[in-house]
Amino acid sequence: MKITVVGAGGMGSRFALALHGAGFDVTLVDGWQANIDAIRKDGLQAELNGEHVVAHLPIYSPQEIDQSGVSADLIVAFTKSNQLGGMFEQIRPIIHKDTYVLCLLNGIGHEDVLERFVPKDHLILGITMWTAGMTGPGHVVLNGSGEVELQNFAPAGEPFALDVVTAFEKAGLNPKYSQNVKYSIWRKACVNGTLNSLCALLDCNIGELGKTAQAETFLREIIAEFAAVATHEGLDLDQEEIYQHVAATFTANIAGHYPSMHQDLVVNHRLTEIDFINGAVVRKGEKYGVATPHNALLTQLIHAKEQLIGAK
Ligand code: NAD
Ligand code: AOT
Repeated sequence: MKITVVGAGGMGSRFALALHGAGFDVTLVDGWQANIDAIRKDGLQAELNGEHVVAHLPIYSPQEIDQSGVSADLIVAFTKSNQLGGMFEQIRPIIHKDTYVLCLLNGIGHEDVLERFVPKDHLILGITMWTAGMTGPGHVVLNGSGEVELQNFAPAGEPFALDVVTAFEKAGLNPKYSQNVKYSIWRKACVNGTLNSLCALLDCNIGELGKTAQAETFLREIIAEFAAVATHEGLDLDQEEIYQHVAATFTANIAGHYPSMHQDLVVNHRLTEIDFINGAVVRKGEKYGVATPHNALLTQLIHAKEQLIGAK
């Protein structure tokens, strides 16, 4: 299976390293020139659970893709949500009739974007509990462990989705074939709708958030709004299970992790994915007539902080 990882940031690098290590033919595509230059010069460098790892992987910018000769059986998307559509416009030349796209981005509604580029039965959706961080161009820090849940978006995609599960097993990525990927995506969105926005606003990591007296109330109120909106999409979110799932991260091996929204906003002064997480729930709440005051406030606070910081 020829795999192209599109978006060689923290997560794209993690998955590329794991798949390359398992013997797959892996190519990277990235839009950040300094990152491309660093990976070409010195390889992709990772601190993997304290061990220094270097992998020499081919990497192209979207502008080079047309001339690259790259052809992918599987494209693994790991851009930020706000980069996804623009990136796929540029990589159209490597998408052929047999190409499948796997999307493990955080947030809700990425299928609406990807359906413009691949048929529904070539689309695989999912979530991941692995984490990653970039410390500079070509450098990533990868700690702890995680899992992947994925499922074909349309029934005809099932055999290939099962092949992806097998490939990811070989790469040690702990994949699971989800029986209801929409539920998995909303459940993960509850993780990000609580931890990412709160840690970015409070400038703390997951473990520190968990030690505050307010954490439980924040989590429960935010999750309740996700659940109220999700019922209008035919999903019955188990709020107690999801609360326990999020709260378990406070003391897990990822307690020291700064969520990607913190990395974007606080550390790198970049625009965030808030409109695809809490903001998506607010928009859907407006559509269905469901009040989402906590998510609306979090969305606006993050946008205000983006402006104050001059995020780009
Ligand atoms: P990332 O920001 O590390 O990388 C995404 C893209 O942004 C890459 O193309 C990268 O080259 C570029 N980029 C990174 N830093 C940049 C900078 N300073 N200037 C210019 N460009 C830069 O994103 P990620 O953390 O790998 O996240 C990818 C997706 O996975 C997102 O949807 C995210 O929410 C999700 N996710 C992240 C984590 C995590 O722990 N980081 C965990 C689970 C899911
Ligand atoms: C995370 N983090 O998803 C992953 O940083 O965007 C992120 C992210 C798994 C469990 C808890 C947090």
